Amino acid sequence: MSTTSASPLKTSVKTTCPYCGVGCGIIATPDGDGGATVTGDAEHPANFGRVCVKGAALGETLGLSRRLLHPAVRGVRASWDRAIGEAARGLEETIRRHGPESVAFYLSGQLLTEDYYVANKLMKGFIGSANVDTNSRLCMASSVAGHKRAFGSDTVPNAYADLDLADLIVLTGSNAAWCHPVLHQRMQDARQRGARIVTIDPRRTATADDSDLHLPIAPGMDSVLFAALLVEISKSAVLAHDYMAAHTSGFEAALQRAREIAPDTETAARRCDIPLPDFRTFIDWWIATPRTITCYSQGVNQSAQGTDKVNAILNCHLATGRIGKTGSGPFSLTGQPNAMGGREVGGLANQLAAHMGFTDAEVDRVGRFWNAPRMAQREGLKAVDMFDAVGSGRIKALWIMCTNPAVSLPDADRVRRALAKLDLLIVSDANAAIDGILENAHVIMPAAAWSEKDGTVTNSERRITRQRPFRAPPGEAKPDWWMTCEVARRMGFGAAFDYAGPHEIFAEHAALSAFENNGTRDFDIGAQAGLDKQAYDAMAPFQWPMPAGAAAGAERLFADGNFFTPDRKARFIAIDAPGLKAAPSRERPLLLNTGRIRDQWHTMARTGLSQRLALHIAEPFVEIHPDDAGRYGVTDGGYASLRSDYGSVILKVVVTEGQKRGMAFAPIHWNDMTSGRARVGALAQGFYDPVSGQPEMKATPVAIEPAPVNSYAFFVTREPLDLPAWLVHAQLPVEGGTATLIANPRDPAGVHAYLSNFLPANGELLALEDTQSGTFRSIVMDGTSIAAVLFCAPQRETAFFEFMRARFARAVTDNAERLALLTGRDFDASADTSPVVCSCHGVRSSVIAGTIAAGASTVDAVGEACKAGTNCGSCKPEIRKLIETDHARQPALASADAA
Ligand SMILES: Nc1nc2c(c(=O)[nH]1)N[C@H]1C(S)=C(S)[C@@H](COP(=O)(O)OP(=O)(O)OC[C@H]3O[C@@H](n4cnc5c(=O)[nH]c(N)nc54)[C@H](O)[C@@H]3O)O[C@H]1N2
Ligand SMILES: Nc1nc2c(c(=O)[nH]1)N[C@H]1C(S)=C(S)[C@@H](COP(=O)(O)OP(=O)(O)OC[C@H]3O[C@@H](n4cnc5c(=O)[nH]c(N)nc54)[C@H](O)[C@@H]3O)O[C@H]1N2
Ligand code: SF4
Ligand SMILES: [Mo]
Repeated sequence: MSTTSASPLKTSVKTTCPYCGVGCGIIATPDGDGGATVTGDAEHPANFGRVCVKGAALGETLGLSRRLLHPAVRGVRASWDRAIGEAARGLEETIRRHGPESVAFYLSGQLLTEDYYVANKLMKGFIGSANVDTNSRLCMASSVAGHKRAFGSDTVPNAYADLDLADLIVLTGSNAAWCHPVLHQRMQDARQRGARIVTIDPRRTATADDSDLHLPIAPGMDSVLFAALLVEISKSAVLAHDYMAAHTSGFEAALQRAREIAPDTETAARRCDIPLPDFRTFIDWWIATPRTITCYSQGVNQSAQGTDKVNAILNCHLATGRIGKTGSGPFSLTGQPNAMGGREVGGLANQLAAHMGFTDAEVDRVGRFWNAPRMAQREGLKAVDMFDAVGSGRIKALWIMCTNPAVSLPDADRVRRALAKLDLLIVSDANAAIDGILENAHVIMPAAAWSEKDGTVTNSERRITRQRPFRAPPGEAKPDWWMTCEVARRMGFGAAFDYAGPHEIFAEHAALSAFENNGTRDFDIGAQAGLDKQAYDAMAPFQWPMPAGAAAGAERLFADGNFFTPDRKARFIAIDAPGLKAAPSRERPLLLNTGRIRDQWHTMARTGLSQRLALHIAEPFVEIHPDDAGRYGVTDGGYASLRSDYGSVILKVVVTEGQKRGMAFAPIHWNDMTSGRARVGALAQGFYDPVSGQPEMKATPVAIEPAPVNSYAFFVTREPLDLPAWLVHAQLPVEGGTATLIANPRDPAGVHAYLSNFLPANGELLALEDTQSGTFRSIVMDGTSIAAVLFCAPQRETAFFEFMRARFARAVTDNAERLALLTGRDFDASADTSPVVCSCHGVRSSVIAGTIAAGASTVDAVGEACKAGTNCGSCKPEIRKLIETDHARQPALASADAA
């Protein structure tokens, strides 16, 4: 049921979190004022009431200040009628002059299934091109390709419940502690009852810290590791002869290739740069544990051999028959909330709807079902090639929906240049403050966002859940499916796009999944084909497949074989020898790995609105090993410029032993909206996996050198400042305003003089200058409230910033207090500026360390002492690490005492 409370004003709605592929069910209770409180849905099988810090902070992201509210055509506000008309006419004109292959759609795993379905239908059935691709190409394409090669279908065989039942959980290329936090907590519960966790990652991540074994693998070498495992499996008693004979083919060839890649364990361990004993322990544990789950994510997918990495893993599970069984199987952890739904509707350029492809029979079948006049006959362009085609002028009209390729595609500066060449760029987005695409858009369509949209999403375990609205879209914003259908109607395809609402689209999608299926295709939700609005609104979460007549969805597949290849047997794949597309060189000695941090989501379009989420990590950074820091002359807390063959950035340096030598890591979140020079997508190389087309975004050769900084400033204002990009290091929300952090090579006097131009003109200026020490402070008062604070000094004044960050929104009542603010008289320079670990309760690491020193020796005890970790639990891995670090120090201290 969609409603759980009776109050008309504050009716609670059951919906799904808009962030990661865990797909947590949440309950949103509107406050009647546009806002809402958000809690976990205790009845949802993905999370049983838990949410992570991003989910917990959703209520703080509902502000409308950055939203797109009205359609626009060539920079001028326009009616919907005009915007739809311009889009339809532009597409038609382009198709008429240059053919259907000259237009393309670029979609997103954050669209709802219904949005996705109609966009695909329009392009592949009615425009007649398959140039529809999605940001899932950057995300899940290698998993899709690996699944299809092995299983004949894009199927995730297991369910989350198997994590509860596993005895060994392997995480490779996954930082689940930060990227799938609620699943990570579930894995830690399994660990509590005795399961082991192994993390394979070049970096020592929060996930690695929470493991029984960490293998710091050399980048790209996963297939060597799993080839070595296959060779050892073949020599062991767990080789599943009967299962293999009945349900698989191709083992000998795959084994032969694995032997070439990993002739012996020693050689393999050396290639992987993993200590031999640890390498052996991993293989021993894996072979000895029937209930083993191997989870993988972007460290596997985003690789020049991503598909081979996936198949190297699947080979091991097939060889042991450990697939789709209670507590055992391979498990692709999907990134976006609807990465799976996008695959189900055929969102990728090499798929057709409902898990079909481009064989003649399938094209014919889908064409008949849609009654489509102009079916695409062959695969379209995959993301990287699609944007190359935009750059070369082959694609002349593009519709971007719900994703930002100017930030997230590799070689992103090139993408920006390409977008400027389009005859027609249509952008549907929820926000006005997005970096790099709106300025080139000819038609802008304001989209309804999470909290307003209505439809379904599918999570990593094939579970379809409703995303329900709990407030009206602001301004003239409209759902994405509506825009597509209106454009289709204007192009003359009205009859095929005449839906009364998302329920009718879903019902059609379900019917197509069952159409001439008869058990030949994995994706079948025929049981939902006849559903009406009432049933759709009441739909409870379920796992596919759920064919007509089934009372419930299937939890697991393939335990008894029955794959979706023509002979119903799975295929072992003989993988290629791995190697990086571009190796480090003298000019580019480090490999840049890119990924995510705990409290931000992609381009920060939503998470960037939350003050709580800005507490954990406020600035863009690069992590580097101490040896490399020494070699390249960069220091912890300083700044460095990084350069690849494609672009450059300036980032704050974090020196850590957790980083592998020869590598650097930078997060992907900051862009020209939130920083001046920290958009790492500009550095990433566009080389892609030959099978999946997914780019290798975890290993770009770069050079690093110190970036001189002579002045540090922070500028807190009520409205975000429009400063020149090169000046800004980071912009973040604080209570009552926005803080801008600046680090600049010029001297403080010059920087301060320049920045003073941006102080509010109205109000009373309080100023303090000490030219000798280079300290400049300005505060602008607006009556008793602070309108702006600008502090500039030759060193970083973190304590002052933390003080002002908390102080900004509070009234200043008397003169003494105003003076105290400026001179810092009331301000405690010894105030705690250690990093915030628990964002929910704002607890800093020094406070947690204090409770540990005072005797708290478990995460629960720390929580009891200072509340850290007691809300969403996303910070538990970091608390555990602080406890372990403390324990590790104990013996040393004891012996020091004894000496
Ligand atoms: N907080 C947060 N959570 C998110 C997201 C977010 O933006 N923020 N985004 C969501 C999305 S769309 C996605 S796709 C997922 C991604 O989830 P993850 O894949 O877990 O996240 P990443 O940080 O991209 O990369 C995972 C790890 O791969 C490692 N790695 C790099 N190269 C290799 C290699 O060659 N081998 C191995 N074994 N490991 C390697 C990296 O060091 C990194 O720690 O997260 C989802 N969840
Ligand atoms: N170097 C490097 N690059 C990467 C990655 C990496 O690890 N390293 N990871 C890749 C991966 S896995 C992913 S998934 C991508 C993610 O990259 P993107 O998809 O580009 O990032 P988002 O910030 O999620 O973009 C979502 C956009 O949709 C808008 N939006 C939100 N809701 C709606 C809606 O309902 N309708 C519409 N129309 N718009 C909406 C938001 O305002 C925002 O502009 O980045 C990829 N790029
Ligand atoms: S783990 Fe966090 S981000 Fe992912 S779905 Fe659950 S609450 Fe949302
Ligand atoms: Mo992703």
